[in-house]
Amino acid sequence: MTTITRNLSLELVRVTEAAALMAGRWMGRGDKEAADGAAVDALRQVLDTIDMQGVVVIGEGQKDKAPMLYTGEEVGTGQGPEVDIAVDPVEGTRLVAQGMPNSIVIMAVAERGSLYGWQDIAYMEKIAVGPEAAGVIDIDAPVAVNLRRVADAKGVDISDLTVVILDRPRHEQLIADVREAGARMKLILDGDVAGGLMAAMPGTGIDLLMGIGGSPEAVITACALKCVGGDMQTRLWPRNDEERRIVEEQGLDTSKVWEIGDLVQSEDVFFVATGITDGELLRGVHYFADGATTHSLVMRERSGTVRYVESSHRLSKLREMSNIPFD
Ligand code: VTB
Repeated sequence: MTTITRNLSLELVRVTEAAALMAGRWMGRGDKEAADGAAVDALRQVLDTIDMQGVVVIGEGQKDKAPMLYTGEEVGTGQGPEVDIAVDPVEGTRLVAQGMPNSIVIMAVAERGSLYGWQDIAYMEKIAVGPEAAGVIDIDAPVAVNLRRVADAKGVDISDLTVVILDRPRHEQLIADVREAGARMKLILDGDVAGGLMAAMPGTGIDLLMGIGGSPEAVITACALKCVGGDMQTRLWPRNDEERRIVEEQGLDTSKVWEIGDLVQSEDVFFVATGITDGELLRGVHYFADGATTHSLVMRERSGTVRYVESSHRLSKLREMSNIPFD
């Protein structure tokens, strides 16, 4: 097996930048499929210029439903390290379509065979924090206990904490519990990978992510948190009888707590995100005459390096040198 010997992050950021440049044009235009399609096309093209033997483990879905970036698709030049790819060309398509904050392009790359590729159970329950509160969370403990422990670890009061939660009816009790405990809250329409990242990165004003969101998103969030030494616990959350049947058939344990290391079994993980719309974490794409700026976060677990990359792109030049219709 060819292992990863160098830092791929600065090459990977070109991939997410291209997708963001294309998706950003669809901000507020009410068409989430178009935003996603534009991002997928661009992302796929740049991905294939990178020297790696990549296999999509988490992508746009099954082969029969997704023309590109489907599970099992091989990407990269076919030379270089053998890696798993988890990618979400637009995390929060509704956020782009409605011009709301924190839609991002995300991609994680890790050693082959190390990323958990959830297929059958769509949701997981999650609690995620940054490095300061690593080791104190317990998904089995009451909300108030977790908030108390995180507040103590950060040397603040519970009333200083801000919890990010997907705004869903299924979170009614969680929201009531967080309010009862006295913490502040930020309800989001979509995008709990960005939520988990906000909890982990300094300067976002967010301390925890709590609630039930996508299982593939849990794996991608785990990659990001592994890079910065954050902490997350998750549990399978079967949403209907069909999924409960799968749980039974496969002998899955819904009380099992999946930690970061269970979702990502690699010591060499790369995580890259580029903002599409402005948010706490990253600025979105801003366009100007013949150009645009992008803002990205790139990190590598092995070296612990975290980079914020701000790029200025000349769209006419990019059009000349690539097949991507940068407009
Ligand atoms: C979740 C969340 C994602 O979509 O998958 C959500 O993890 C879907 O939730 O970040 P619902 O089925 O309750 O709408 C996102 O918010 C965006 O893909």
